[in-house]
Amino acid sequence: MSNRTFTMIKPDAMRNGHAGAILDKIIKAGFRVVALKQTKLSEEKAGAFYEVHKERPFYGELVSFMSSGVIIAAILEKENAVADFRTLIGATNPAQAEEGTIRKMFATSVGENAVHGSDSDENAQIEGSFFFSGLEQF
Ligand code: ABT
Ligand code: MG
Repeated sequence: MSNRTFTMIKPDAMRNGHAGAILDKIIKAGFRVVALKQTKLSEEKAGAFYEVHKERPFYGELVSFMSSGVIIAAILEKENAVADFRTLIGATNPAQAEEGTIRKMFATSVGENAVHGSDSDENAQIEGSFFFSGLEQF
């Protein structure tokens, strides 16, 4: 089992001024920052990142939302990182997220849900290297 996951603070949370509070919660929950940057996805890059959802009805909106503003991308480290981070962020739909989770506190809607968290060790590795070279990971 790997001890790393990948996250993005999405454009809605960036626009709404929640980036600092979200990073604070992540660090207080015991995650160490391995790599971090602010960047902006082109439509093409956002489409590639969410390629697995290409056939889903919400794909177009998802790509346009994820390329609509700056994001923060980060690789995080902790024991049991993938599962523990998914618990910290809460359900995809913030209306169904547990009290105290990042999505419950900061997400806008199911389509604009404040943060991303990898759903497997394999995807954490793929997604982290989508944004960061080996030389950027400490
Ligand atoms: P991500 O961390 O963004 O991958 O979200 P999560 O893994 O919790 O949920 P999935 B199923 O991977 O959703 C990907 C993005 O698609 C949006 N979405 C999802 C919708 O807009 N409508 C839907 O019905 C579903 C199931 C939510 C996710 N992104 N955003 N932003
Ligand atoms: Mg997902």
